[in-house]
Amino acid sequence: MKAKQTKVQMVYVLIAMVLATVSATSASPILEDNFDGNATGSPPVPPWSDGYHPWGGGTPYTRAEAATLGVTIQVDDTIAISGKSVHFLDTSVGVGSGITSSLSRSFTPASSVVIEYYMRTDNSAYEGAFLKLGGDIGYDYTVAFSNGVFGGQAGYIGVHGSPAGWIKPDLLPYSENTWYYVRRELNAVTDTGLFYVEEVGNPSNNATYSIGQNYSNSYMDEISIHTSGSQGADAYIDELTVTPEPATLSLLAIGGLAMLRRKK
Ligand SMILES: [Ca+2]
Ligand SMILES: [Ca+2]
Ligand SMILES: [Ca+2]
Repeated sequence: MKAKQTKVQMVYVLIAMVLATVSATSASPILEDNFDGNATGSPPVPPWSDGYHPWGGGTPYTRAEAATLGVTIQVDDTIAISGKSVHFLDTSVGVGSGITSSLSRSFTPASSVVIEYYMRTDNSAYEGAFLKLGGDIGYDYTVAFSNGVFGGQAGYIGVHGSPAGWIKPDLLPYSENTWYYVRRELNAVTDTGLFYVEEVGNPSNNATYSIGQNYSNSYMDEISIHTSGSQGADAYIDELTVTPEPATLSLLAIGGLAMLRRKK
């Protein structure tokens, strides 16, 4: 009886080891973009898609119309983590008169993802830009710079969700003209995850915030970076990576270890 139990335990240990190995070796990015391969002065090429529409909806503006109204999404080669970055400039402000701009694309659906990117703002009078993860139901929480007008804390990077609003308005204080590394972990099966933000070149200025999903997605498959309609933005994004985490396998491994512990 005892020998049989030991055998069962060994099987669980082996399963857990195999699954842990699979988890460790299968994490190659499903999306990786440093934006360096794009023409300077234009939006990133497809599958990225740029859009511009009036605050609160209505007929979309063309790229050229938006530009004449002070709203552009353009690859920039002067300010970047490396090579080139994407510059969101949105000088349209005011409820009813502002414009929302967005840059979106889809990626291979994954039930658990880690998204990493770098962002900065060169004008803290503005709000934005917001980087959202989308899934089968809706958008997840995002992080953005806040000038305080829109409800976040002025001079802070905060966690924002719609319609939830600023749910963590004071995640980390920020400075203009400074890059910040952002890491968002999200498991859409267990609805858990965290935000991590760190100032580039000053790692002691960092913050972690644990939070699940804004919507009950079962998987994530889209990224959208947008500026606020009523507020402006002067922000840069670079070195964007989405890496899937094998959630189901990890859970199986944890389950196997839990069963092993119960057997003891
Ligand atoms: Ca780059
Ligand atoms: Ca879920
Ligand atoms: Ca705007």
